[in-house]
Amino acid sequence: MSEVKLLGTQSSFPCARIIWALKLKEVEYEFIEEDLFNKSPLLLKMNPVYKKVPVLIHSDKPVVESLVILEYIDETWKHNPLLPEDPYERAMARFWAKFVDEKCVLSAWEAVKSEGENKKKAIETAQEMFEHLEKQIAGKKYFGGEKIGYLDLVIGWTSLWLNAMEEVGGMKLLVPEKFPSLSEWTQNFIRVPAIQDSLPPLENVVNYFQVGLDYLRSLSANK
Ligand SMILES: N[C@@H](CCC(=O)N[C@@H](CS)C(=O)NCC(=O)O)C(=O)O
Repeated sequence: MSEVKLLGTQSSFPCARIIWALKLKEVEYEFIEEDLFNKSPLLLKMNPVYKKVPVLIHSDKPVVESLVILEYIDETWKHNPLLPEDPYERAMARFWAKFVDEKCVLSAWEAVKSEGENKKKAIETAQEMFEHLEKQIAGKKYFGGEKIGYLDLVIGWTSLWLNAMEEVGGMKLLVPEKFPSLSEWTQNFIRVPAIQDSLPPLENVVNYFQVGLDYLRSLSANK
């Protein structure tokens, strides 16, 4: 029996964050693919509050929420640290991680979903959020400095999942001319072997978002 298990789906970026962290730390784990339309009893037992993936199970104990799991992994397997050592730098990394999930991901998804005039506004809002990340990465190779770290893993979805969102939403958010440093960072990021080896095929992620969008639209059509 593997001591470390990850409940997830290959096409989900919160799950990818955990896969990347485990690979960077060289931790052996067993990946258990979940069907989110037919959740397993194990998932419901291990994450009864949110019923979402990823769930890291370490020695039979579950840890949920990707940002929490990343910190758990960093504290449990200390080699190849992900978070900076300096308390202020750590606080900043956590601040930007929260910003990414609360503002960048949600505004990008809003731009995917919106139509007509609302879409234009939603694209502008999402790009305002990306502007903050552009300022953070300007002049640096990684958000973590010279080495890939916690914040790189959190923002890693922009290297592939954002492309899929753009395809499904029929728009471009990460315009290289507007965001040269962030665009360059995505190229540096996917060149890291631990990342490159574990990226799902783009078409699977496009399909994943398309299914999600169709499902949301069917719900609002039936209201
Ligand atoms: N804040 C969570 C988000 C996790 C999340 O949204 N997981 C999705 C897959 S990407 C999920 O399990 N969705 C199933 C559902 O919402 O029922 C995290 O960072 O782990």
